Amino acid sequence: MNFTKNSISSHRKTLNYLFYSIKQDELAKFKHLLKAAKQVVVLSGAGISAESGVPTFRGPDGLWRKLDPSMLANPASFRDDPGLVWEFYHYRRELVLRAKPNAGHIAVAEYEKRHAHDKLVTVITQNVDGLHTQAGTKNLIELHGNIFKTRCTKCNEVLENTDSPICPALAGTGSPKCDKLTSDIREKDLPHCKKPDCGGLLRPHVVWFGETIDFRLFEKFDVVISQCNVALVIGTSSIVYPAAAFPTILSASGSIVAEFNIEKQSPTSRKFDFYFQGPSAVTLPQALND
Ligand code: BJW
Ligand code: ZN
Repeated sequence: MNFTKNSISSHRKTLNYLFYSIKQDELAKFKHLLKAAKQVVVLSGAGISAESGVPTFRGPDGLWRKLDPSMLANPASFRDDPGLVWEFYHYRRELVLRAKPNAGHIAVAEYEKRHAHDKLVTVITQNVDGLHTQAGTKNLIELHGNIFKTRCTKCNEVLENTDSPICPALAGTGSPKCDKLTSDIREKDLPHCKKPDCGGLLRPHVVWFGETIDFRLFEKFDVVISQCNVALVIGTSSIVYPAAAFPTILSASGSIVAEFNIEKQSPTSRKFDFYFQGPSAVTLPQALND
């Protein structure tokens, strides 16, 4: 057999996955509780999209040109160098446009569909990649917005936009390997509002650090969280608020909380009811098939 570097790495990945079969006794207990649940909340973070090839924020591939996301995903950086921030988002838009939902996204979507008649399943995602929707999830709250929506900085109009590239000036830019920490793209060449009486600079319709989450969503959370019986917390480092507080709030309001993460649970980390270690594309299909 002729092994290339890629095929060896893919075989190794498959072998690794075989070791991630989750503990059957814990799984059986979880499934028993899930079966009885009337309202289920899925809180997802970047880890659920890792197996779709979308880098996480705080993992080994999380840096873009040596910058961590907090240095790009904030309004001050956009004011200082909108071209650089747009290059970062252009890179991610193009990457996500080629990505497909993985078995984890699909397991969540199929669970919601199968239980449309007997459970209310609500997916709250911190991800902006739209992969839950692509997988078929219907009842979805995108807490941090969506990378394929733009918002006008002048008139606030929000529009869907999947253009590739979003404007000619961004074509061929945004490589994470390049060392440049400033952009040569002039503001006038970035995407602008097409309304004749506006023409404002467009920005990605996402929530940056220091910006508030849409208040209307908070009213929704209150209801969803207070009525939840079982919550699945998937692939999040639980560093960024307000999402980082949700598992504790869910647990305090009586919900069973099960975490799904590729990392081993550290002895000092908070403990909820279940912790399933492994890639969520492997663990979720096992946990959600009934
Ligand atoms: C796998 C896996 C596999 C890998 N399978 N698992 C209270 C206390 C302290 C601070 C604050 C607070 N309230 C507000 C703040 C300030 C700030 C904040 O939280 N700062 C912290 C850093 C301390 N929060 C805000 O500013 C928020 N606004 C707000 O609350 O407004 C009101 C307010 C304002 C100001 C002051 C007080 C109140 C807004 C936060 C917006 C975050 N935006 C970003 C960018 C979005 C757009 C974009 O994508 O570009 O959202 S930052 C980035 O982090 C992104 C993510 O959604 C978010 C969370 O990351 P996530 O999903 O957890 O990813 P990672 O990479 O961290 O973790 C991946 C996990 O997956 C790891 O655990 C891996 O092990 C695991 N994994 N592969 C399963 N295959
Ligand atoms: Zn406008």
